[in-house]
Parts: sequence; C-alpha cells; structure tokens
Amino acid sequence: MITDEKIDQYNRDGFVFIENALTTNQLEAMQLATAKLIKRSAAITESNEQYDLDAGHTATSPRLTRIKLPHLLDPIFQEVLKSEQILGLIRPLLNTDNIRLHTSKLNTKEPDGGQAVEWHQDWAFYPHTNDDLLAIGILLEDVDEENGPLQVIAGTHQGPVLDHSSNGVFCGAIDPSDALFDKNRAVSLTGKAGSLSIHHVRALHGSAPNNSDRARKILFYECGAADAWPLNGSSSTYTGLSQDTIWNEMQSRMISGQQPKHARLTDVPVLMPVPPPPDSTSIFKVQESGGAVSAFENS
Ligand SMILES: O=C(O)CCC(=O)C(=O)O
Repeated sequence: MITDEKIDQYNRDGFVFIENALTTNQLEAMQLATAKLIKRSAAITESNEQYDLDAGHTATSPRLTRIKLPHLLDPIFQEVLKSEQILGLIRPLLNTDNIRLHTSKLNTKEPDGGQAVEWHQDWAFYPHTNDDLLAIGILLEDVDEENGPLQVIAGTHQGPVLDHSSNGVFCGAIDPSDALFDKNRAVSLTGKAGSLSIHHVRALHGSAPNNSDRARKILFYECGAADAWPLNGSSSTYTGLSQDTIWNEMQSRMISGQQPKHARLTDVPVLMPVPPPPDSTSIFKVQESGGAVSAFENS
C-alpha cells in the first residue's frame, strides 16, 4: 500500500522515500543472499555476466561495484519483487496491474572509495513508447551522507532528456557544466535498511563515492507499465534476435498482470543512446569508457 500523499509526492517530485517498506524476514533473507553472492565472487578475477568488479578486488577481500541481475541468482530477489510490499507500492504509481521488470541490479558501493555513479536519467539509457517506468532502490544496509546515498533532483522527471554524451559517444552521464544541472537542488535519500526509494525513469540522479568504512548496498528493481515498449525492441532486423526470443523475454519479465499487444505512445522526449561507448556492460563501464566528466571530483 502507498498513501495518497506519497503518490502526489511522486507525481510532483519524481521520487519518494518510504521507511520500513519490507518485512524483517524479507530484509534478512536478502541480506543473507547478498552476503553469499559476494562470497562467491571471490572465485573470479574479471568482471563477468554476474559481477562487475571494483578496483582492488581479491579472493580474500572481494570488492564489487555491482551484482548483475540478482533476481536470476537467488529466488529471494524474485520473491520480494513479486510481493505485495513492492507491487502494492508501484501499481498506483504506474496506474496499471500490468507491470514488467526492465532489469535488476545490486550496487554494492564498497567502503573506502566505492565508485560514484555520475548524474544521469535512466530514460537516456532505455527510452520506451511512454515513460511510465520507475526504479525501486531497496536499502540493504543503513545509508547516510557518508556512504554515498542516492541523490535526486525534484521535478527533473518533467523536464527535457539531457545530453548524455562525451566526445561524440554516449557516456551515460550528463555534463556537470550543463546549464540545466543545478547540483544545489540535490536531495539525498538516506535511511535505515529495509527502507526504499522510488524514482521516475526521467528523474535526474547520481551518487557520490563511498568514503565511509561501511558498504552501501542498494538493490534496484527497474520496472514499468507493460504497455511501455522499449524503442528498437520490436524488430529482429536490428536486434538480431528472433521475434520469438523478444516475445518470450518480455513475457518472462512480467511481474504482475499480462503483456498487452498494445503499445501506448505518449509525447515524450527521446534521445537514443548512440553511438555506444567502447564498453556497455554496466553503467560504471559506460561512464568510464565513454569518458563521462565527474560531478563528484573535488566536491
Ligand atoms: O547506485 C547508485 O547510487 C545509483 C545507481 C544508478 O542510478 C544506476 O545504476 O542506474
């Protein structure tokens, strides 16, 4: 359940923060699963389909920027995603029961320098036929100003899609000198483990490096109304994927209701994320290899 006040706040500001959103059992089970997955990463020496490694990763002291697609790695992440604790919050924000998962990720932001995520709009990465999409960020540990909280700028979900390119390639981040970027209006979403934030797909957000001695683990589920179709997602000519593969993939990501054939088109600003940077395997790699200018250095 979500209150009318939170719904109004989401529509006005493009984000909300909800304390104590999960049950103790859900939180503890996800913390345990996360610890197991991090332990398993000790066996690898290079980033792969499951893990994005941070500088300084070793077998004795695993250091990750991200666990990729955690909902495919441990059933608890599917279970929480499909629970009323989550669906009850997002159905009224998306105005539908038909909801599809776009992706999931668990950003682990390690102590003593865990990487910043430069300011960006998720919409710049994956425009759809309409913008009824959002990201849920579940705090798996307490988050405060010191360990790199998610920061958001209110109202940007109703503004333009900003330029996310550097030297002619998509770099997954805005230029901090962009006249439309006002860092002084940033709000930090801090709170206790088990709380969560929800931000609109067009809301401008980022997070500073973790300069504390505690990890900052946030699990993100990115979901949308199922009648929002990914642009460029329908044609096998361009994707190289068969229509069967695309359809089955979309069906497998449904977390509530049905995938309609109908694509709802609304008047949304779209800039396609091209040309791609040399490494598109995670946002960290997009921003690094695309040459994003940091908004957090010297801050
Ligand atoms: O981990 C964070 O602080 C932000 C993550 C984010 O915005 C992303 O991965 O797209």
